[in-house]
Amino acid sequence: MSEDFETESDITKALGSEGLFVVPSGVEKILSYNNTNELVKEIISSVDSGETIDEDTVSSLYEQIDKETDDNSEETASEKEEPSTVNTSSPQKQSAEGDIISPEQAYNKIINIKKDKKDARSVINRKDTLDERYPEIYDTVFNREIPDIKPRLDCPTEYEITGDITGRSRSKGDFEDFKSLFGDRHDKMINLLSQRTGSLYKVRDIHKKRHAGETITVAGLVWSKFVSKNDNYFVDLEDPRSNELMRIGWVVDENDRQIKEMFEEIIEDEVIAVRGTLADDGGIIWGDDEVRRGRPPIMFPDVPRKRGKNTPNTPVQAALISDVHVGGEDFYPTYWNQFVDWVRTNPKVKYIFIAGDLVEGIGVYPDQDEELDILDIHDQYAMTGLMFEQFPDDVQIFASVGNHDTVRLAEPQPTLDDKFTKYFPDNVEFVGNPANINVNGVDVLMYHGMSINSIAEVVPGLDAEEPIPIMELMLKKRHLAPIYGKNVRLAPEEEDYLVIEDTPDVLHSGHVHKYGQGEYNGVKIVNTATWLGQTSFQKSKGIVPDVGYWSVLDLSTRDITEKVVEKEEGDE
Ligand code: D5M
Ligand code: FE
Ligand code: ZN
Repeated sequence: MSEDFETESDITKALGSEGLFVVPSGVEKILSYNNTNELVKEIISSVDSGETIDEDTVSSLYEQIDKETDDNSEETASEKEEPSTVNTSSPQKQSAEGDIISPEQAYNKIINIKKDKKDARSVINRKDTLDERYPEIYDTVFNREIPDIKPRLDCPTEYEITGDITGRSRSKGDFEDFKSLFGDRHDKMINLLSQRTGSLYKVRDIHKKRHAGETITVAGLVWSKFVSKNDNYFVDLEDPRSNELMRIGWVVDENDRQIKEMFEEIIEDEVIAVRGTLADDGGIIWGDDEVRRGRPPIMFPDVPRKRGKNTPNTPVQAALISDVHVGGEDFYPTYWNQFVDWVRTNPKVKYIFIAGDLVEGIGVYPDQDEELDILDIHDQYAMTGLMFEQFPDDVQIFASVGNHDTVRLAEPQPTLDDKFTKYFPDNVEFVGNPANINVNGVDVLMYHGMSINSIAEVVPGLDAEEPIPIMELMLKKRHLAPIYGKNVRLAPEEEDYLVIEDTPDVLHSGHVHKYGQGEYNGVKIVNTATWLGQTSFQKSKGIVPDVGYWSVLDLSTRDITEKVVEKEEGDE
């Protein structure tokens, strides 16, 4: 909306559309006053004090100011032409004014104050009526005996969000931006790869700098891979900055398992390095001689082995969960209560990480509405917000987003809009997907996990039901979604935020609704399953979820422990 205040209709429209006053004669006056500041400040103060502005109030304000202006100036009629005269005509008034703000700033301020107040009212109204509208879940969660909160362990809450797309998205959705995205992926990954392989060539530099017969290491984006009729393996590597391609080939015999296995792990659009000999005509690099010399056929950037870092002396804990799916009829409030009670009664727990899919959402898959307890997306978040109020308010919560939340599906996903975060208590910090968060010196990388299914689809031997080996592969490839297409949509950002630039201490995902934990080169890996029972969509896909699981991360030792709720016969 333009707020230029240039014409009468600008103002009437702007104010009117926000449910504010519209007094035609007053609008004329705003335009003609050069001491609009005075007028709008009066209006602001009346809004600030909680009064609603009706036409009478505004009229009387106008009258009052009209009168003051008349007292101070004899040439009201000509003010419009010479706006500076009255502004400086009353030093007394000027000093009482404090900062001079423009009508536009004043207008924005009014709008914001009004909006905040309206929002606050609607949040309260919405939360206050959840009990009538959703009695079943409400009663189970809120009308029960809840254990007292035990005071938390004495250790300062220190955290920093070290990586998050939220507020930094520059995607315009152009095709050009995809070129920039893959160019950035290429450059970042080459940098990571060269730390492991030593000097390497980009595809565009090969012919400029090397001659036939030389053995070189080259890195590029996997354009395609294929097996020839004679069972030889080929990969075409691309340099997205120059659009040049280089073909790599391996002539292999039946028994060469290593090359076969590594070849299967290659995913299109990831960046890899290979070593081989540039053929006589320069058209291909042959890698098999190198393999016979005992070198690995393909090099991934990998994560270095983690060395010990500073960790807190006190055994502070973080609870890790994901996929709460509030609003879905298969959500288990009784299980959730067990988790809440565990947090309330465990003084060591000072952080909660949630790796996305806070709510079940609306219209996420066909006929989903038939399986919703809460059909309104605002109510889903309002209920979740109210549920989160049961956590101790000195427990710091980090909430990320997933494909069921109200954000763009394309990754990286910025976090929820204020429209939804307003339902949550102040101890919830909303982050995008993925997000890097450092708590008391420990780096946690949260990623919802949409690429897990896609990777399982293209790499033989991997299964989305067992997420840990897939998450290991992400670390090995230093990329959270080294695949384009399938379930993963990428936003054409200028930068690739899904490259794992810094090795985390913990990689935390969800999405596949299967619990798992493991470790890779010293990085703890965990997938924290879900709080939603099997939906008919999942049934049709043969997905049997793990419900009611969470992980406990001890920040002083970085050990991860699995927790699961007590279940009753007939559950799930
Ligand atoms: O994911 C819940 C489960 O459903 C998880 O195993 C992934 C799987 N899933 C999600 N979306 C799809 C599509 N489009 N195809 C196949 N499998 C899928 P959630 O994100 O909670 O719905
Ligand atoms: Fe989910
Ligand atoms: Zn999901």
